Amino acid sequence: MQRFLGMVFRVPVVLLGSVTKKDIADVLGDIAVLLELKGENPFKIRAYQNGARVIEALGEDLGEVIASGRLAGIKGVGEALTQKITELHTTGRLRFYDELRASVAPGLVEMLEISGLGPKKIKVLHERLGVAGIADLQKACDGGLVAELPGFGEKTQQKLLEGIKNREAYGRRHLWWDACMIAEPIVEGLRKLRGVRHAEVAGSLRRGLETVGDLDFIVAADADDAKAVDRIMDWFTTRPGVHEVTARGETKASVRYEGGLQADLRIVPGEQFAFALHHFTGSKDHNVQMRQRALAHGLSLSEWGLEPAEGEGTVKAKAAGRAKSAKITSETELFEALGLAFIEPELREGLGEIEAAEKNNLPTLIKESDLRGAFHNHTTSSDGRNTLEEMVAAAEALSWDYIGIADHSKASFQARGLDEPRLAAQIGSIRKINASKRFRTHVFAGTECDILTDGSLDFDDITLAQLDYVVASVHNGFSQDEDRMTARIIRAIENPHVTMLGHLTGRLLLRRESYRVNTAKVIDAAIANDVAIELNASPWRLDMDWRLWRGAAERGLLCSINPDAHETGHLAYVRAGIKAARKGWLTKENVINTRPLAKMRPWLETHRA
Ligand code: DGT
Ligand code: CA
Ligand code: CA
Ligand code: ZN
Repeated sequence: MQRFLGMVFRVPVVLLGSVTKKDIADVLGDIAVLLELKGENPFKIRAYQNGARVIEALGEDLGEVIASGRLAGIKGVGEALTQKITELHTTGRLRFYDELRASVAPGLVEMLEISGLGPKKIKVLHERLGVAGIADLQKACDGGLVAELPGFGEKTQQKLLEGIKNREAYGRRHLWWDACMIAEPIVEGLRKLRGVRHAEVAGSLRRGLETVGDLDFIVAADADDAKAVDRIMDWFTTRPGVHEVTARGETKASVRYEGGLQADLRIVPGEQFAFALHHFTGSKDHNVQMRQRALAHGLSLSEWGLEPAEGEGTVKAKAAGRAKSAKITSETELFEALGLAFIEPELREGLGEIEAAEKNNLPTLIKESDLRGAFHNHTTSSDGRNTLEEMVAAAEALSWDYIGIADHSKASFQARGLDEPRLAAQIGSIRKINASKRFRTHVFAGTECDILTDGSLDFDDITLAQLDYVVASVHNGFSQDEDRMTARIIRAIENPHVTMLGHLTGRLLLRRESYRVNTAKVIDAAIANDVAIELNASPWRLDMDWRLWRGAAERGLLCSINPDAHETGHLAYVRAGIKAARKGWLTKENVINTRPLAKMRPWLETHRA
């Protein structure tokens, strides 16, 4: 299992909605870390670690286990954990956890975000060197004190310095998905407030950028309601999860949520809403080009309106400008006033969208409802958290026509990759499920086959030939130089059994750089061999990057939007993938998993050796 930096305290104090086993396991894991930071009894720490594992692996519905009083009887749970798990499950919070969090110095907790630094080391640093936060740690490393500590050494010290640097570079931004989970309930809440006519989230979130710096909410308030603005500001600044109100003016407020994400709220009169929404959606490059275009029409575009340009102020232009501004109530009308077709927010990066809109040449972007299934999904056979049946049932609940199961291959032993006999057994189970007609959703049998360091595949041809499709991915040997890595991946693409390439660059957003690979050469090879490249929709990956898709698709590359789901809830990640695909100017035709089953089957057939 991957342990992500910053995983600690990804769990908010109050869990909203239904509390999942995963949520509870995360809280128990956090508790273990906090206890370790405090230097508590190792047995107690281990009890929480065990408890987390047990709950995560629990095969039944937790609510039922609690209701029937069987929780305490489960091996590894016990009395104290039973009480805490029950409290968490029923109320969505745990007082013990809140108090524990409050009792540990925030500086120590923050140090957990540095890669290579766990609670044990932090405790030593604290006790031996008085390090109470990241700034202290930096100083101690610079002064060479850390290298001298027993169990640390020169190399560790160097690693910690690097970790501090990375955290600074990454720490300011947030995953699109995480930002979205925070923003959505706020937009919905704003819309329900009395005196609110429109509310939207603008900025990079609306444009679907893979990471988000801060949130930008735009609200149109009812001009007839004198109290509306205050009411909206009060509501916004007192949401649960608001850690700090950093600014509050007459029509503008800024807050910081737990977890560090900041948000700006701007309240505007109804007639300015379209302009403000457009302006604060950005991007800056798009805005600059839009303003230039307006100027060429003798108009000045701003967040407040569309007016005759200064100096260009002939009576005629003035009249035209005022008339235009007055009747513009939507972004569509704003674009229209400048002779442009509506430009979807995802395209507003200043990368040629205005020219395309002028020529009425914008693509019809793929949308969520176009997807009919997805191919890169894991089950409990490898490192997934749900069984084959549960994954299929979840796909059926999404009305998918098909779901592909692609568990890891044997070289990924840390992910419990399948060897040949286990793969054969899984193929058998899949064929049986299909034959039983239990589900309306068809199941394709695949593999996420490791590309070994020399570019050969982890399964031989006879094994691969048993499958409906093959996703080939790199999971080790990340330090190869660019030429070797590129040749390695191309060799895999040239294997006639390979249907698609998994996560092209191996990047983990905000956490791990890509390995070195010549993406242009890989794309060419994929096109030449009629192999698709996946757009891995996991919010941490979004790989291959949207910036590469437009050009690649124009040259004929096919995309598969894959959630890389490790549990049923992750199937929803396709939403992030769709957003990224739209940023890459992709249409329904560019993406293979928009095809209905009747067309998908023959396509996969022709892609089998
Ligand atoms: P972020 O928050 O870093 O992920 O990116 P954005 O795009 O959300 O940027 P943000 O929050 O600084 O500002 C929101 C939008 O407001 C931005 O996309 C475009 C507009 N904007 C902000 N500052 C400027 C500026 O100096 N010039 C222009 N033309 N537009 C700006
Ligand atoms: Ca922003
Ligand atoms: Ca902002
Ligand atoms: Zn993978």
